Amino acid sequence: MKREILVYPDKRLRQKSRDVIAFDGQLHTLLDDMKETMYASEGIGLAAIQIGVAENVLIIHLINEENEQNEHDLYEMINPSIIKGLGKIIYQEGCLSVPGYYDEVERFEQIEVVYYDRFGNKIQREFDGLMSVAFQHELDHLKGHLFIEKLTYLKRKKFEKEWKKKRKAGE
Ligand code: QAP
Ligand code: CO
Repeated sequence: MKREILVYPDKRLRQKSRDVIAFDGQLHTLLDDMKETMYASEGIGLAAIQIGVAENVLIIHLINEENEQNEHDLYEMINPSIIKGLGKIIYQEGCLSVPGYYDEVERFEQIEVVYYDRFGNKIQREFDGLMSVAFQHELDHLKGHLFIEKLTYLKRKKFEKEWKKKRKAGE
């Protein structure tokens, strides 16, 4: 089922999510709903809190060279965490909860992460580049943070101005 995506400044986006304890049918339904919701909005990543569910669940589905999303590249990550971060990367980020705004954010270039799949299998991996950026962006959602909080002072001012203008226009 497609769900509604919460949009900034919805307070629910500031909630901290809790760990999943049962890898059951309810979790699988949540993951399937997240996928349907993300695809319907042409996103490449989504955290459960973006559809109002405060659980440590995120999905990432990057686009390949042919501009397609391969089933093979879909990541479902439960109770994810970063155990190591190296280097710096600056990437122009966007977010389904901040539609229409994109700006540069600094992240770790390379990360080592631990998470569980939908069946409760523990997985440890390294990511770099866009996958590393996407993981850190989605993990921030689970802690109650949005990418706009990481903007430099001037970029944040620019965002506030544009967002106000957009709301006034009734978008
Ligand atoms: C997070 O972002 C992310 O403004 C996922 O109008 C960010 O899927 C991953 C989207 C940066 C990697 C790098 C945004 C769709 C989608 C919009 C998204 C919009 C429509 C954003
Ligand atoms: Co986001």
